[in-house]
This record gives sequence, C-alpha cells and structure tokens, in this order.
Amino acid sequence: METKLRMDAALFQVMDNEGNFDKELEPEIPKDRLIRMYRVMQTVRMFENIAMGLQRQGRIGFYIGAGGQEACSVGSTAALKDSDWIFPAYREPGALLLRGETVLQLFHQLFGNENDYNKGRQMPNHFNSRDKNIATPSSPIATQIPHAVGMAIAAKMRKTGDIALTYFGDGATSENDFHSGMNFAGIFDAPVIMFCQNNGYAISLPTRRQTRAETLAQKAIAYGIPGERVDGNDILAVYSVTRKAVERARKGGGPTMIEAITYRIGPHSSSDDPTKYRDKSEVDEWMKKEPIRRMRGYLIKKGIWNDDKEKELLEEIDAEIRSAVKVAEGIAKPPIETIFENVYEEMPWHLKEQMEETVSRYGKNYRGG
Ligand SMILES: Cc1ncc(C[n+]2csc(CCOP(=O)(O)OP(=O)(O)O)c2C)c(N)n1
Repeated sequence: METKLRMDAALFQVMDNEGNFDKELEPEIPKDRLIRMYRVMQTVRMFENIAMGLQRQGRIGFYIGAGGQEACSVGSTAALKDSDWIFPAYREPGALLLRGETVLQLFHQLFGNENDYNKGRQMPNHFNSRDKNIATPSSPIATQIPHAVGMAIAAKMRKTGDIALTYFGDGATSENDFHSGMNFAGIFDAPVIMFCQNNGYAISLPTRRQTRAETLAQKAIAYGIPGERVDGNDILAVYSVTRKAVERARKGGGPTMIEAITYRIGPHSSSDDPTKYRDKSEVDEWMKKEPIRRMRGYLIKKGIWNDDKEKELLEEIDAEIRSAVKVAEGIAKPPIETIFENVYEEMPWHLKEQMEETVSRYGKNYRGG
C-alpha cells in the first residue's frame, strides 16, 4: 500500500517580483480597499523603523518587528469579516491597523502607558483590540492556536457564522499547542484558519533544522485538514488562498492550514543580531521579493498609483507616526495597583494583601520614576 507522506510543495502566486500579475488569478478587490491595504503595509514598515529607533534610544524596552512580512497579515485579514476573531502572535500590527486600530494605540502599547488596553502588563508588540475582535497574544509560542480553535468551536455552537484565524511562525509548528490545536480543529470541524508565517527561522534556528517534513503545510495531512502553500510576499495570493479557506470554514467545511513563505528582513527582535546566523547575500536575495515593492508595482500597473501619490502617502504616515510618538510618550504610566487587577472578577484575599503591602510601600497611585 502506498503511504502518502507528501503533498504538492508548489507555491500559489498571483504576481511576480515586479508586480506583473496573472489576470486569471487576480482577486476582485475594490480599488479603495487595495490602496488601504497598501497604506497599512507602508505604515507597518515605517512604524517599525521609528519603533526600533525608540528602543535603541532607551525610550521603549523592547521591539519585535514585522518588516518583510506585511503581506501575510494584511492580505489574510483583508479576506475576513470584521466580526471574525483573530488570535495573533507578535508580528501582526498590520491586522490591527487594517481593522481600523490607530497608530497611536499601538504606541500606547509600546510605551505601556495608562491608555494601553493592557495597562503595560504585556511585552511590547503584544497588541490586541477587544473592539476589533483581536485577542491579546501570549508570549509562550503557539499558545494562541488552541485559543483560536476554542473560539471557532464556540462560534460554531452558537451559530454566529463567525470564524477564527490564528497567526504563528514556523517554530510554533514544533510546539505541543500546535498539535493539540490541529487535532481539535480537525475532530470538531472547527471553522478556523491556521496561518503559519514561515519566515525561515525561529530566532536563529533555520526551518531545515526545525523539522524533517519537506513542507509545513503537509503537517495538516496527519490531522485530516487541507494544507495550502502560498507566496507570503504576494499579497494577492495571500488574500486569495485565505479567502478560499474562509469560504470553506463558513460553509461548514472546517479548518485549513496555510503555510505562507516569507522572510523577516530585520532581526528577530531588538535583542537579536541576525548577522551571527545568516549571510547578507540571503537578505539581498529576499529583498528582490519584498512585498511592499511588489504591491506598489501591481498598483502602478493597474493605473491606480503613481509617484506623487506615493510621496503624499509617505508624508502623511510619517506625520501620523511622529505625532503618535509624541502623544504616547507623554502619557503617564498606569498606577501600580493596576498590576493586581483584571485577572479575577473579584480580587481574592491573597492579591488584596499583596496590593495593600505594595501601596503601603510605594504610596497610592505610584507610577514609577
Ligand atoms: C514556549 C516558548 N519557548 C521559547 C520561547 C522563546 N522564543 C520567543 S520567539 C521564539 C521563536 C519563534 O519562532 P517562530 O515560531 O518561527 O516565529 P517567528 O519569531 O519567526 O515569527 C522563541 C523560541 C517562547 N516565547 N515560548
């Protein structure tokens, strides 16, 4: 008997590196929406450049970037409805911005000030937005995957028609939570999309040392789930593949795993030096497939973009980011009591005792400094 260990490793693509596209495969996305998607991609990239500078100046504690991976989160979020749930990792500010979250709110999170939704109790880049149905990421890798599956099963039981999508990296596919999540999703036909951003590395560990499997998408076979591979730097391809998975999930067809092949241009985080484990020539090669330039090429070829519009857009985003930094940095840190709040609806005695002790030591409303 033949054992099927492999699936087709081909990558789905709609456009080439210059933005030339296949008309037959081009998804139908209204012009305004395309421009909005492009704006968000550029915002993520520019946000990152400024935020990394803030970290180097000691104004924020840490930063973890999304540069080079913008097409993954923006293209896939664009294929969802706003009521669908997103369970992100840390490289998806694009998902929040596309849903209408503000740059200012992202800076509140990075500065951990009192306007931050989580009152500074999360690491930087663990963005969430309750209003926008985007859950807060957990730092332990892959833990968001079972959360997404649970939410999808709940949506199915409640017949809301909503689905869930979760983002994670290639390294996450080696974690127990990935396997439990995949198994549950398969068994319960959960309307969930497992969106793996395979950027080639888990910090310094290359994917070829992460797994013997030829592709990550083929891991889906073992769980009876369809697995798709897509060029993660081709936003049109990412949109189309996610759309197909969304339609399947909404019609009761269950989960899909998507492996998007992409590349992180910068370091893993502000605490990493990628020159220790990858050659500059590799980065240069990937820069030819960089997603923002490809999307711009596509928009120009469609006749809806030009140099003047580009200049205007970049100036607008730059001004938005600089004003957000100014505002967010000037806002006070949350009072110390907040570290004890929001875990329990009613604070248990041991937390009350700890809170009283802390307040007696630092004073009420202490904000550090
Ligand atoms: C359970 C767990 N182990 C280790 C870490 C430390 N850690 C943080 S990010 C990371 C790499 C994750 O790689 P991948 O899933 O490929 O995502 P990427 O960072 O490339 O987006 C590791 C090992 C962690 N946060 N959680």
